[in-house]
Amino acid sequence: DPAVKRDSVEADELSQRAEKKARVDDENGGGGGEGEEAESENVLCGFKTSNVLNDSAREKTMFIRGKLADQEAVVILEKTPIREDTLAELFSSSTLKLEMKNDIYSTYRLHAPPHLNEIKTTVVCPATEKHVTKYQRQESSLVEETGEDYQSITLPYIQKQTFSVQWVYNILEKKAEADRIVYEDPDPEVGFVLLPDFKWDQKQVDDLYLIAIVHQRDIKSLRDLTSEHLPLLQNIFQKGKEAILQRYNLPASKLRVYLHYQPSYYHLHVHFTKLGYEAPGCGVERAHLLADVIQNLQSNPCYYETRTLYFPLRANDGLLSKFKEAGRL
Ligand code: GTA
Repeated sequence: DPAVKRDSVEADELSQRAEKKARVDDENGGGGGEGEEAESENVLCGFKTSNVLNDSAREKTMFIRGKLADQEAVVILEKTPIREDTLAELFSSSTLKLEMKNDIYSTYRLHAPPHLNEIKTTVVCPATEKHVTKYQRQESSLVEETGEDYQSITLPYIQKQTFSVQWVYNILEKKAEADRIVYEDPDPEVGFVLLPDFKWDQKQVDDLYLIAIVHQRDIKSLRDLTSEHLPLLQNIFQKGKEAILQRYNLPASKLRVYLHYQPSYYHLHVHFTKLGYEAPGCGVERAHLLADVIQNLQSNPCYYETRTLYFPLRANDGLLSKFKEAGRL
């Protein structure tokens, strides 16, 4: 089967790259850029849980609010996918405990070696109230935002209330994650940085997730885009797809390339995920395909300034209260 063959080639390439990176880190004294691969101090040993904000047995994730050295923190735990290239080791090096046996059926608890049983862990510290709100399980409501609503309700709100984009500037200025950059076009007008999203552990292409962050600093979101930005958008689309093909052997036909509206971070960025991977926020109520965005701007230069846009807001989102106060919900 060519698909199976391609997947195993991809897995081989990823593991070869991981091995190469480990060798490079060893040669450099284990300093894998901000301790990415190197063992780091357990900053979580003093973490005190306050409450669980959200969890999902299906997605095997838990979002926990707590205190880290008296600072508010959010910790996200996520069990990682089982990788085909580790199966041989998983079967030969684990211990098995029988749970039940019935005819041809049996179930076991498999105790894998620790390095094959990792939990991807994300720490936000100090976390703001807005982070806590974002990660909390909440009902959502679909909001209808006209161009005027954006000017009178959304824009004033996001000018005061957004998450810091310091992490974005750190990437653009190579102060963080510089060793993770997959591709960069340094042009100040149409340039961008393409790198793995922090939701992707880069161990397998099945859940590939990269983001392209533009060098221009004054484009907040989809709403700011006009036909003037077409060269920028086309550049990201073209070069982003080429870079992913080259690095991960994944053709454009296997990619979902989109923008979020509303985003969490108001500095223009584009999401590149593998088609078939249900990334958080890839649903029709939030994701706008870059190919559609380009076509819409080609047919109407002010499309996103004037169109009514629909998006979900969580019950505890301050922007939802603003829409309610304005009688728009
Ligand atoms: N490389 O420092 C960073 C960084 N930060 C702070 C955010 N991102 C980063 N990437 C790098 N380094 O895809 C990424 C985010 C996101 C993108 C911003 O930048 O992972 P957006 O502005 O449209 O915001 O995109 P979005 O999509 O709302 O943010 P996010 O964080 O993805 O949240 C959406 C939902 O995904 C959450 O409500 C939650 O349910 C889920 N989620 C968030 N983080 C995780 C996680 N680590 N594991 C599992 N699920 C998660």
